[in-house]
Amino acid sequence: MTDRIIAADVILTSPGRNYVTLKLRTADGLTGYGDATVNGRELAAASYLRDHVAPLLIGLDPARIEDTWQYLYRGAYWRRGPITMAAISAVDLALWDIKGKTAGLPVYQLLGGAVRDRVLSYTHASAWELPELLDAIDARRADGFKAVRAQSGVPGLETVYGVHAGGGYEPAKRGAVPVTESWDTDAYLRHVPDVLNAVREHVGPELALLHDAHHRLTPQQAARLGRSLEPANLFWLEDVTPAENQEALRLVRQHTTTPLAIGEVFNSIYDCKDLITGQLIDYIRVAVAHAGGISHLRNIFALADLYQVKAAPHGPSDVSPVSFGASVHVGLSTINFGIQEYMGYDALAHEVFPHSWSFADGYLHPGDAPGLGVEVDEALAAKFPYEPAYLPVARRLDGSMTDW
Ligand code: CS2
Ligand code: MG
Repeated sequence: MTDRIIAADVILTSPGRNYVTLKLRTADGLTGYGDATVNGRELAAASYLRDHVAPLLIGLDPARIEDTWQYLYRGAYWRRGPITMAAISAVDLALWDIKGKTAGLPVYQLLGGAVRDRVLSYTHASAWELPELLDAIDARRADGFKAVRAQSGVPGLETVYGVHAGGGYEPAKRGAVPVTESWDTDAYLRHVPDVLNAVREHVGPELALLHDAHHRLTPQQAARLGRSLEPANLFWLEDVTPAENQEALRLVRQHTTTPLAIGEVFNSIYDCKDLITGQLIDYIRVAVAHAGGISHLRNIFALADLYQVKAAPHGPSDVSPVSFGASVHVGLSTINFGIQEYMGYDALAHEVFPHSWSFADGYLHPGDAPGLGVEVDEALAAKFPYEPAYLPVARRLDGSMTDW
């Protein structure tokens, strides 16, 4: 007897920050969870799921993951985009969760099994001043991390991406409207090479050192920064320039050997294609929660493998532990997987989303629970209702808008 989806519900909860979770239930009594969190646009993703996807799922065969993916993608007519693809991601994840539970197997076993024993991860270290930044990096190394992203303040500015004065960095800030931050690229470019070269001097040659420029440079500025950081031997320099114009990376590539990573804001293979086939990047950063789920992410990573581009999925606090677990399943079973971002979660998020994935000594493992291995404590989730929160916006010193 073929199983059927009998319920599709959206759970909005905010244990430390907002998350959008899809819960599918089947006639055979199985439950699958998916993540559709889009930082600062959670209500849009929840509505797309609740109002335009959930009614279409009732009665479908949960085993037909690919057919459902194609139905929701091609049937939307208005294809791609962060909200549509986050909703499709959530359905895809929930269906893989159900398929694993049906088979009594962890999802990575359904993806071809493990190609490695554990998944390398990196985390964030940030502080306004260099001494405190070095302390933060040392603390993350003491936690076992073999790879650390370093972000510092910039003299003359009051706030900057990736650094919170009181430590502990959460991108979105609660409030009815985004906060506005100032940005000065020249001050950043004068300062950050000295910071990262000093960090390399402090940590020695082995620690994998990453930095996120967060979409703020022109190709020429990115090329200059990449070249100035070559002595620091970065693992990667991320989001050097807004990637709508993928051709811009060709200029950067011509002037520096610093590895480049892009893609956390991408939501389909079409966003990634030219960067990968032109070998303009070394790491593709698409997240399982934003780029069509496990099914589509595997297509992107397979294309990347042809060009020796490695997978490095986005893993900030604003993808939920559900999709984080899914990402680690993909990491364990994908040959060209490079590294998994693990920014970490509020303790409440770990409680609301009990999970079998685990971290030890700088590496992750998805665990062997059937499905994705992440559940939702709905009674506890209900205690943390959604609160409006937005990513900041950034304006240059002359008041003009720039990328945040
Ligand atoms: C960052 C993110 O982790 C990263 O690489 O770019 O913190 C990003 O700013 C947020 O996830 C946006 O929601
Ligand atoms: Mg980033």
